[in-house]
Amino acid sequence: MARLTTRGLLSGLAFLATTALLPLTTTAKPVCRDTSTKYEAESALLSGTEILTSLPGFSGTGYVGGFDTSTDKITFTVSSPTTRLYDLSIRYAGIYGDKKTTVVLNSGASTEVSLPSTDSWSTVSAGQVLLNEGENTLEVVNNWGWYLLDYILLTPSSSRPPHSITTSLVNPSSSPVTKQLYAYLRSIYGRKILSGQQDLVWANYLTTLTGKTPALVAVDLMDYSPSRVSYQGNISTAVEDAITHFTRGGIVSVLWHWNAPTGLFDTPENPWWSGFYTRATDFDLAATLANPTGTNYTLLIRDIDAIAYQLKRLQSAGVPVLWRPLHEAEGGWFWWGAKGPAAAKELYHILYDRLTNHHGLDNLIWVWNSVAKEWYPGGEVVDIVSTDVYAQGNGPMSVQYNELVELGNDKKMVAAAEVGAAPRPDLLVAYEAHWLWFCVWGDGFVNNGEWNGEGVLREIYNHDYVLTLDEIQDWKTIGAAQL
Ligand SMILES: [Ca+2]
Repeated sequence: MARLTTRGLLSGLAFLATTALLPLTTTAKPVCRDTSTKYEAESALLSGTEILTSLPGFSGTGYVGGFDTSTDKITFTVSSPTTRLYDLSIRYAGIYGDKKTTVVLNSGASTEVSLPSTDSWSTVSAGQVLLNEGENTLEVVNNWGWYLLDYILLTPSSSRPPHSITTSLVNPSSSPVTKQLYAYLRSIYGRKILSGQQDLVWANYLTTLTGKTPALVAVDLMDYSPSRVSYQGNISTAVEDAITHFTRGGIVSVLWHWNAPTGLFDTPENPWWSGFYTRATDFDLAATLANPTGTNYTLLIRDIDAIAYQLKRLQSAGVPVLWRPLHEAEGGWFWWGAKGPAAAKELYHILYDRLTNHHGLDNLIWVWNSVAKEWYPGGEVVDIVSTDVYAQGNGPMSVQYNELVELGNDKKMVAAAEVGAAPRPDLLVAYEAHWLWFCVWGDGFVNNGEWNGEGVLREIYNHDYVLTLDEIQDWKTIGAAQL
């Protein structure tokens, strides 16, 4: 949804040079609709960074580099005639390779922005920022560092066009209750967000803390992985927990930290129970897939069948599942993403085929969980697109939201399947970041004030925009009425 236009640039609008040394009232002019305002980096307040001029093609009188320690930053003071949303773009040069920067608005919510490797100057969308009336600060903070920054550009955002979400699930044999859930989700998409929490125990923690219970509970099939069962026996209660939440009227999501089928190092540094990490196993997905008659391929299918057994227990209990396998594949830190997108996508298709066609699981709504286009397994096997975001500040995560809208052509609903910090509903509305649900990770996040203050959680869980368990009790009826 990059709405960056060059129209504003070409039409000769006044570019504002701001400096923290000058009161902004002397330089800021009213920003009209459909106009862009440019703020030169070299005119902003520099902390640990420096003005440079050796790379040609910059705008203004120079650019800023020297991002080499974590606190290095540029502070732009920007102004808006009213409180409103702007598209932010950054002109930079990534001549030292792929980098990231962090943008912090008014010392609050931070957004991570990728700055892909470039030969020279390039402009990248940095999402949207909600400016207050009057002065605001935008800090561009080091993060990975070693990039060059020419200017930032702010353009008043257009309203988001209506969504065009697909009416049917990818599995034509989906069960009635699964279709009802999907129809219900479509009915709230863009209007409300489902509150969600990883693990039943932490959902119940929130009930005590906020007086409200999450609408959605996510459980992890990790401990059903055969290589874990071989060490510890069958200790998981994930399926029982999911049924408990469903029985009280809730919605269930399931992920799977798939402990590698074999090849666990099981060393003090990488014990057997960390076997879903790339670093903890020599299980080679690409080599396994290349040899369908090999032992490792057989073990791969054995594991899928073991998980199918658990998903069938949910099917038998009438539970539709927001099923999120192979999560965070694009990160590469889990073995299913370690061999690149082709292998990960092939495994996803194998999973889809095995669970849908061989096992006849008709209760799964397929949730993909990476943002990058080259990792996307295809619209014919994905119902909902999602990502995991770990950024403090309780922000709206609008960059990732817009990327996912684009990934799914706005035909797939978009979910924040794992977050460190629950988003503030007022910001979600202002940014039109229509996440279908958010789901906060458990220990260390939901109960950690650095990520989620108790007051913030109470505010979120009692907000009109946020659906909690008591407010979704009719989801089957509402869904059925849509069909
Ligand atoms: Ca410049």
